[in-house]
Amino acid sequence: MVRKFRLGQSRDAHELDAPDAYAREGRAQSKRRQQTAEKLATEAEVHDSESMLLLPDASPWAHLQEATLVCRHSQIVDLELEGRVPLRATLAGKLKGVKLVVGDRVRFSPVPVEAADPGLPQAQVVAVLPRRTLLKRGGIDDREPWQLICANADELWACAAVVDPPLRPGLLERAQTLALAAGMGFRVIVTKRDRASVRDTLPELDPLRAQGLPILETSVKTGQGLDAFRDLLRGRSVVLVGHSGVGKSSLVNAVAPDHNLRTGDVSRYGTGRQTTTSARWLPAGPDATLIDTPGIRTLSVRGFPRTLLPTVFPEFPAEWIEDPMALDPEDEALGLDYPERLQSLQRLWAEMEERNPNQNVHR
Ligand SMILES: Nc1nc2c(ncn2[C@@H]2O[C@H](COP(=O)(O)OP(=O)(O)O)[C@@H](O)[C@H]2O)c(=O)[nH]1
Ligand SMILES: [Mg+2]
Repeated sequence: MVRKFRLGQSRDAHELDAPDAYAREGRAQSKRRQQTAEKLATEAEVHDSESMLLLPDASPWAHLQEATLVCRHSQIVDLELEGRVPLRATLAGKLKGVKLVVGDRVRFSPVPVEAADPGLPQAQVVAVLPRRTLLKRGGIDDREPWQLICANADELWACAAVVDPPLRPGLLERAQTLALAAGMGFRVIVTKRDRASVRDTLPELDPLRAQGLPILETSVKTGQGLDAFRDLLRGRSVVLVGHSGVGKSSLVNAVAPDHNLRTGDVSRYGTGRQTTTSARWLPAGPDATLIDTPGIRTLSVRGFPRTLLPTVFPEFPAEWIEDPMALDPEDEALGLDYPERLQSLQRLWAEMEERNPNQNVHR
């Protein structure tokens, strides 16, 4: 008897061994299954976090010129060549599905342009070079396993204002976690230092000082810390993160006035909500780049490994970090100087486990 298989119906393993197992199905049916299988395979690829971060082999293109990707539109990218020369490019078909991100080093081939219209792309990106660092955060919804922020940057500087908005170390711990995972250096930039008394030692930051994290106090009003900021920036590319309104754009303007960024969005638009989440590539001197992240309001650690936590919370014993949820931060017996640090640990620990269904579940 000829057996009919319906789509999605399971088979026994021995049936698959039979050479005519598929031949018995109607042709239309097997074609339909093939299409479904292909569709599933593509979706699996898109949704698998590791393959999302994989780049196609760039070695066949080693003879082509290199550039840095500084801005990504949907199908067009802006590149920067040696000497900060700008160039607009399209993406080669084979790069479809590859997540390019600001900071990526790419190779491009010149496109012969018939009408010499400088507004049209003059080149085509054909390859992406391996990334030295990759700053990413957990996706905010299940469709997106990761949100890539910037490739190949050297350091992440987390900005926190003394007031307006209030100093909330929670974001700093998240930023530190993302920097660690990305392989980037980390530094805290305190902004608006003029808004608090010089006698105020900012005790909120003591747990970070205690673990030896570098903290630079700045004010664009008084100029405090700006020379040091410039010195630390020299020869580096640095991503700035921080709540809206902490003064990131003001810092960029202070060290690289040419960009003339708009500041004070918060008071003007109430929520400070930005329409773009894309990072902005901002040359800050001949040998330095600041990357502003105007649209980044949250730093999710969803899907990151808990093995990062002992470095972020070095003051806690290993057993606490293994299972912090049983501990009560209010418990006097724990003798905590900063109970909110334990709360932070619990929050990050729980969030890391809240895996996005599309974040590689096999490990
Ligand atoms: N007093 C004082 N105000 C500052 C300082 N830096 C920024 N501001 C103000 O804080 C507001 C937000 O700054 P902005 O640079 O737009 O913050 P961003 O959202 O992080 O880019 C603006 O009104 C700035 O004038 C500072 O060092 N001192
Ligand atoms: Mg800004």
